[in-house]
Amino acid sequence: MPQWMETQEFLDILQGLRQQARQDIAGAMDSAALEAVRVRYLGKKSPLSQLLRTVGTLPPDQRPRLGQEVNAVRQELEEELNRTARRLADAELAHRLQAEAVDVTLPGRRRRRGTRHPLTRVLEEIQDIFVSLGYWVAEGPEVELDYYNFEALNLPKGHPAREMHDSLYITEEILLRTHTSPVQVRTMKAMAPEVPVRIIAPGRVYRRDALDATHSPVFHQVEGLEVDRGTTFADLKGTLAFFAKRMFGQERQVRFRPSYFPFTEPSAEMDVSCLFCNGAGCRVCKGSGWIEILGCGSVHPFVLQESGYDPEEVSGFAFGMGLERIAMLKYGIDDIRLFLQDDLNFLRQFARG
Ligand code: 2NM
Repeated sequence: MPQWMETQEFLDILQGLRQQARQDIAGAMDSAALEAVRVRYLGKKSPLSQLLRTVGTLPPDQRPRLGQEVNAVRQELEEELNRTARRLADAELAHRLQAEAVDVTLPGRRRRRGTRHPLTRVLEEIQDIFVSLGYWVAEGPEVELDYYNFEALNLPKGHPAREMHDSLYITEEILLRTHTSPVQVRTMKAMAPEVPVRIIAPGRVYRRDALDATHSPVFHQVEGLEVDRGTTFADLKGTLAFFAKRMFGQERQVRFRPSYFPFTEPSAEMDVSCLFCNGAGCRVCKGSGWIEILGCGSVHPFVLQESGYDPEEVSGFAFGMGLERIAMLKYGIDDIRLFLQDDLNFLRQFARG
């Protein structure tokens, strides 16, 4: 075969590849497709590289020109690829900027502000009153030792008030606290015996009860404690009457009825004159004119002793109330389950104005 035919054939193949490559570059619809075209025509295994390798089989006097031809096509394609890549990248960016455009002039979406839970509101009111009297707020564990929950509070094993049926035991010696009194014991033990104690202990407590309108296996208590030289039952009455009037209104009357708790002696219940009928008698106070608010008493000498005090040197009083009960009275709530249900229509009613 005459050599000029091979040369012409070489040039025809080169032209064919050039045309095909330009067409494919023009047809690439995005950067990824263009990159595939680049690999296909300029990669190591591309037809152009293969063609370059055949230059050595051509007539020696033609080789330099034909080699230059291949390189010229290669360079032309590279430039075309780069131009097209820039064009596609510009178009893709413009498209993204349009698609992801944010109208910063639109009004924001307002998130509704939450409200305090009614139990939190009541607790904060109680805390403010006692803090104003010099009390500190003490907290402690909800998973408690039998010792702090019962034993140290003059409730030895076998005592009727600690029957298994209202405690939730985890092991023989560990339970979910049934009141916050163990916090008082822990605090007394942590304090030096010559320092007076004035604390309230709020928190969640647990009883083995079924949930109904008036019972819940989890509820909240606030207990209070004062221990000092010369503290008397008169201090108890004055402090709790002050609390009742600040909490329920200056016009309230209070009365103390004898009661029994293993950790106080003497013990009492405090009533306030009915918030709804002011003592006249109504459905809420069941005609009596009085509503029971809390239990209280002088701290039992055993408890003082067990907590590191000398009952001959100091004396104290303590009290305890259920937060749910106070909130139900104050806000006219008739079902304890409402405190647990996270119903926003219920909870929003307690937003402060
Ligand atoms: C109550 C009623 C009476 C009380 C006693 C103590 C402690 F730790 F000092 F002994 N804390 N809380 C107490 C006394 C609680 O709740 C109805």
